[in-house]
Amino acid sequence: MKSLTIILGDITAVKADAIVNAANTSLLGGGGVDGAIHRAAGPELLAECRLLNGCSTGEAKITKGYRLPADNVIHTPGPIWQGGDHNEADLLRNSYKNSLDLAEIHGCRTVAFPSISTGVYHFPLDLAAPIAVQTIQEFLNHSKVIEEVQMVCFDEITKRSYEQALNKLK
Ligand code: AR6
Repeated sequence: MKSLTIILGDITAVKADAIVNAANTSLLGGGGVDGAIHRAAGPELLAECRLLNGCSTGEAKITKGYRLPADNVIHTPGPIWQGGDHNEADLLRNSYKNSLDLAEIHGCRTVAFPSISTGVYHFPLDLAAPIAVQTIQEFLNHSKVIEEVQMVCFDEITKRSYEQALNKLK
């Protein structure tokens, strides 16, 4: 039985076939969850990222997980919120969809996401959560590879928002 679950936690501690990193287009690290993932994975992750030549917003690239409990890291730069009329919703959808496509191509059965773009990039949580859960659920319904997706929320407010979005979908 395939599942989408919302949990409270630190994504760097999650053991999955792949965790997703809310990166920036340089793929060379940053603050927030990106900084936490690089710290936990160790310097080998940055060394591999340097070979990737960055990544466009909404696209995704994969590396190994190094010292993380996760086997792989899928890096996707989400959109920076600019008021909502700069294609932000489509770009956020692309980040989830392209990350899942890449996970599937690499045979990942379990995938964990952070709340992409709702931190430093200021995408409103009440708009981001429905986009995320809808995109993930649709993908899961059709995937022959991915069995389990976790949304790993770092705080209660974020968790509640994703739970509400998931309940509305059901
Ligand atoms: N585990 C899970 N979620 C976390 C963790 C963690 N260890 N740490 C933070 N979060 P953000 P963005 C949550 O700002 O908005 C970076 O500098 C956080 O509370 O990390 O996509 C990149 O390099 C929030 O709910 O990502 C980019 O420049 C969510 O992760 C930029 O930030 C996303 O917040 C990307 O901004």
